[in-house]
Amino acid sequence: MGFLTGKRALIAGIASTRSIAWGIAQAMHREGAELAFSYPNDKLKGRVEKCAGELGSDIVLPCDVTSDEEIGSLFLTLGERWDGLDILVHSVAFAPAGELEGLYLDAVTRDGFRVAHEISSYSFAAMGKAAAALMDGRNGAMVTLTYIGSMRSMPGYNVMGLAKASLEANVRYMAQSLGGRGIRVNGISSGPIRTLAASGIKNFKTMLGHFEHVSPLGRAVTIEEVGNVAAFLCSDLASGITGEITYVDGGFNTVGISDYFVSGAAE
Ligand code: NAD
Ligand code: 0WE
Repeated sequence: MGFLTGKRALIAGIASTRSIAWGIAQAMHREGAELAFSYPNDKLKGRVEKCAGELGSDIVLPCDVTSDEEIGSLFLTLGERWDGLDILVHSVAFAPAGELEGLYLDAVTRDGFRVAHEISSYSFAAMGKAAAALMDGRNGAMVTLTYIGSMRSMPGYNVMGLAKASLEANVRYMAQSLGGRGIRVNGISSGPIRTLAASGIKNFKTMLGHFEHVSPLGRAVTIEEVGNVAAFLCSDLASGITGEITYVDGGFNTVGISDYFVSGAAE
C-alpha cells in the first residue's frame, strides 16, 4: 500500500511532461493519492487533461493565479467534487522574459518586480488560504518549489531570486499560520532541470554544466527525484516537518569549493 493512500491532492503547475509538477503527480499517484489538476489558460487545457487522464483523474480545472476569482472558483468546484483536500502542490513561477537576462539592476522594472512577486510568491499564500478551508481535520500539507537563486545571486535569475526569497518566507509564515490547524507547509529547493521554465533562459546549458561539476553527485537532478521528496513531505511520514526548505540538488548548496576545481579540472 502506498504511503499516500486515501489522500487527495491538487496539483498546480503542469505545462508539459517535463514539468516538475508532472514528476510530483507521478510520485503521488504511485503512492496511492487521488489527483486533481489546474491549468492557467485554454492553451494548456488539453495537455493538462491528457496528463490527468494518464494518472486516472478527470478533475481538471482552470486557475490563472493572478485572478482571485479563478482561485475562488477552483476551490469551490473542488469542494463540490471532493469532501475535503489533503495536499496542495504549488509549482508555479513567472517573471516577464526581459527580467531574466543581463544584470539585475539593468533588467528590473517596477512592473516586472510586481508580476514576478505576485505570480511566484503571493499566489502560494492565495491558494494556501483557499485550500486550508478544505483541509481542516485532515493533516493537510502544502508544498511549493523554489530555487537557490533566493539565497545566492545567480547570473540572469534576477528578480526571480527576490521572488523566491519571498516565497521561502511565505513558507515559514504560512506554516505558522496553519500549524494550529494541523496543516504543514514546506518548500523544495530543486537543482536546475530542463523544463519549459528553463527553456529560452540564456546560458542555461552553461549553468547546468557548472552545476553538474560542482554538485557532489556530479549530475543534474530529475523531476522523479523532486517528485519523490514532494510525495514524502506531503505524507504522514513527514508529520514532524513544517516551515522547512528541503534541498533536492545533489548537494550543490553544501559545497564551498568543488573538488572538481582541485583535481578534476586539471586532468
Ligand atoms: P514549468 O514551465 O513546467 O512550470 C511552471 C508552471 O507555472 C507552468 O505550468 C505554468 O503554466 C505555470 N504558471 C505560470 N504563470 C501562471 C499563472 N499566472 N497561473 C497559473 N499557473 C501559471 O517549469 P518547472 O521548472 O516545472 O517550474 C515549476 C516550479 O519549479 C517553478 O516554481 C520554478 O521556479 C521551480 N523551479 C524550477 C527549477 C528548474 O530548473 N526547472 C529549479 C528550481 C525550482
Ligand atoms: O525558477 C526558474 C525559472 C522561472 C521562470 C522562467 C521563465 C521563462 C519564460 C520564470 N519566468 C519566466 N518567464 C518567461 O518568460 N528556474 C529555477 C529555472 C531557471 O531560470 C533561470 C535559471 C534557472 C535555473 C534564469 C536565469 C538563470 C538560471
